[in-house]
Amino acid sequence: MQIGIIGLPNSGKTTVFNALTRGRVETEAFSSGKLEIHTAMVDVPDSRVDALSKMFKPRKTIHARVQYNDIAGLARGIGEKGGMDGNRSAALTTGLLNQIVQNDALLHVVRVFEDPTVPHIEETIDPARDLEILDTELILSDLAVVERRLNRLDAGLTKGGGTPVEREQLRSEQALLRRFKPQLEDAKPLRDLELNAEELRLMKNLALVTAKPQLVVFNTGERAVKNPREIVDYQHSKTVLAALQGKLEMELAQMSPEDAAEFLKEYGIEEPGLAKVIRLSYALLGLQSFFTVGEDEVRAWTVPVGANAVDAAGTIHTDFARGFIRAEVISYTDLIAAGDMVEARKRGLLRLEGKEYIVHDGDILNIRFNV
Ligand SMILES: Nc1nc2c(ncn2[C@@H]2O[C@H](COP(=O)(O)OP(=O)(O)OP(=O)(O)O)[C@@H](O)[C@H]2O)c(=O)[nH]1
Ligand SMILES: [Mg+2]
Repeated sequence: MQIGIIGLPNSGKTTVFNALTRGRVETEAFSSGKLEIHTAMVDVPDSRVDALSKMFKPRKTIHARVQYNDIAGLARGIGEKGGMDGNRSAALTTGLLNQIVQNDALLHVVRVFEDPTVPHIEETIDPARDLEILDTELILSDLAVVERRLNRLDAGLTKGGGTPVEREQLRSEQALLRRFKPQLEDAKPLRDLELNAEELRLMKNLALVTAKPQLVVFNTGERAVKNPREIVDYQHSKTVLAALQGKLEMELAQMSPEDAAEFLKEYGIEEPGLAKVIRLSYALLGLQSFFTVGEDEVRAWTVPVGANAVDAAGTIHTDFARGFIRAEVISYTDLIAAGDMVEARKRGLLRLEGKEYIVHDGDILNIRFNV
């Protein structure tokens, strides 16, 4: 899973990236303008993995992982009012768009903090306006993609050629894009549209960015804000809001665990931003974790909500899915209540499930397979 961090210049993208990844990338005013990507893999904090590791004392403990990409360079063209509004050339260069498109979700950092030493491209602090500026850029980029593709499809279908099945595919795509166009012209993101599996497949190869789930992170600086909707009541599908004290969280992430605990207490922060943001991104993407356990390894795996036992087996190894016989399943809470696997077995808490079994968050699976 990859999450791309976007936002206007100086909103605190790199600061948030450092907070999430315990990184030490230089943060500076107006580093944007050049396309530059910082990337880091992050362990998803999960106290259940820690508890299982204590129980099994394995040689290796592996958390689920997420990749964060700090995408700089969104400054170009944004805020430059060359000509009439809407007449502006697309601000997203091909290189930048390619970087954004690779992500499963976007984390949109919006500046709320006041600091006269940190310049703002629009000069004033206005989170609602800033959200709209970048959203508009993304919508314009999608509109350009949709129009270009529609022109191609129209030309291709007029010219003829291809098998009847191929032509049918092109017509379905054309119908879908004709639905997208008015949505974008209305300045609405594509993620607000309900799309079925077939439609998602048709649009998979198009570089559409407003379809991606978005986690909006308000960077509130010195001010702690509990309810992010107080800042902007931003309502869209596949969108969640969070408020984060960027600089503080970054400093926190760079401290030793002991110092960090002290610091959290002092500032009255209940949960560090990393844990909160990762939890939110997991939910946003419709993901959950199941575990495999043993003396060799305790490990968390990521599957979509609604995945079945074969899907889960396949994330471990394709052979596990191919030769799947049964899954031995126990929930995390049942195992913890029993104390260990031997006792859990004695109490009959382990179930044998077949291919169609829907995996739950926190399931511990042992896949039986034969290839
Ligand atoms: N006072 C204050 N300053 C902050 C906060 N977060 C970021 N900054 C400052 O804002 C400036 C820009 O922060 P960055 O994290 O580099 O912002 P960015 O969005 O990555 O900027 P570009 O990459 O240039 O687009 C730096 O001087 C940061 O120290 C905050 O919570 N409070
Ligand atoms: Mg930056």
